[in-house]
Formats: sequence, structure tokens, C-alpha cells
Amino acid sequence: ENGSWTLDSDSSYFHFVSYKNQDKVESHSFERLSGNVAKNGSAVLEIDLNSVSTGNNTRDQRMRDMLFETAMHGTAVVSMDVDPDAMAQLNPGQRSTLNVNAALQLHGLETPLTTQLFVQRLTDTRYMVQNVSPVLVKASDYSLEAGIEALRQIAGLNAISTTVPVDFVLYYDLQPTP
Ligand code: UQ8
Repeated sequence: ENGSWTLDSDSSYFHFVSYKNQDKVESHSFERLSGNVAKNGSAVLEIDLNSVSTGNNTRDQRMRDMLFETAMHGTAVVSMDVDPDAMAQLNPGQRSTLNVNAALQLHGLETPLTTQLFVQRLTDTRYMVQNVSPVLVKASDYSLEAGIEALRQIAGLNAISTTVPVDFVLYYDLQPTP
């Protein structure tokens, strides 16, 4: 199992939740992801912010233009180091919980992120990685508060929460070594 791993983007999921007014809670997603884990364990996940999907095209476009500003900042990038030996030691069917330190680049700013990941080896060549508990993204860490305020105003809402829970299921496949 020496080799790099590639994200299976068709099978993977990435969701986030918004809260507006007093009690309107909605679940949304990003549809396009890409990523890989290099042989030395260096892992990168890229989230295409243009692929934001909230079930409302007008809202999607407003989030691209007024919040993420995708013309300038089209991608969110998560990077971290994975212990390749710990991964290799898992047998198919086995799972493990990893404490990870990652870095999240979003809207031109980068912030460290500590969380727990649940990793399961499915087969010799396939792993599943998911968050253990929702990862909370604070808009203020990425200078996104003004954008949320602009969305609130244009939609005529009383409030939109600026802390955003995200959750994900990622599948990785071992690349055959040439
Ligand atoms: C093998 C191995 C172990 C590999 C590991 C690989 C690896 C690297 C794993 C990564 C692990 C990790 C640590 C991942 C972390 C991932 C994170 C945290 C990524 C962040 C992703 C991200 C960009 C999240 C979004 C953040 C954010 C601030 C979102 C904002 C959401 C909000 C506030 C939405 C508001 C929506 C809303 C209510 C709009 C109002 C509205 C409008 C404007 C409208 O127009 C309209 O109608 C027309 C409405 O009504 C329908 C509206 O409601």
C-alpha cells in the first residue's frame, strides 16, 4: 500500500447548515470536491465554492457573488498531514478515530482547525473518512460577516447565524502504481 490516494468525488458528500430568523434551519451542499493524499501523507481537499447548492438558484448565485466572492476566491482548501503508517495498519473493515490539525483556506484567509475524523478502511484500496461531530466554521474567521449581512438584507430576513456547522463523508481510492 505504497501509493497516493484520490478522492472519489462522485461518492463523497459535503453539507453545511444555515439558520435564519428564529428557527428556520436548512441543509445545503457543495457538489464538486476534489482531493488526494500523497504517499508521504500530505492531504489536500478542495471544495468548489461555485458548486454551492441550496435548492434555490437565486440564493446560490447570491452566495457566490456576495458571500464567497468566487470570482476572486473560487475554492476552499483544507490541508493536513495524515500518518501513512496508521492508515496502512488498518485492515479492511477496521476503523480508527484521528485527532487532526488542519488548515482551512477560505475567502483569502487561512485558519488552523482541530477536529476528529473517523476513518474506516473499506477494502484493500478504498477508505471512508467522515467528521465525528459537526465542524463549526465561524464567518468572522474568514471575513465573511459582511457577506452574510448583505444576504440577510437582500432576502429581507431578521437574522442569519454566522456560525455554520459542516459535515462530510469522503471516499478515497488507492491509485495503482505505474
Ligand atoms: C485519509 C484521510 C484521513 C484524509 C483526510 C482528508 C482531508 C483533508 C479531510 C479534511 C477534513 C477537514 C478538517 C475538513 C474541514 C472542512 C471545512 C470546515 C470546510 C469549510 C467549508 C465551507 C466553505 C463552509 C461554508 C462556510 C460558510 C460561512 C457558509 C455560509 C452559510 C450561510 C450563512 C448561508 C446563508 C444562506 C441564507 C439563509 C441566505 C438568505 C437567502 C437569500 C440570500 C436568498 O436569496 C433567498 O431566496 C431567494 C433565500 O430564501 C430561499 C434566503 O434564505
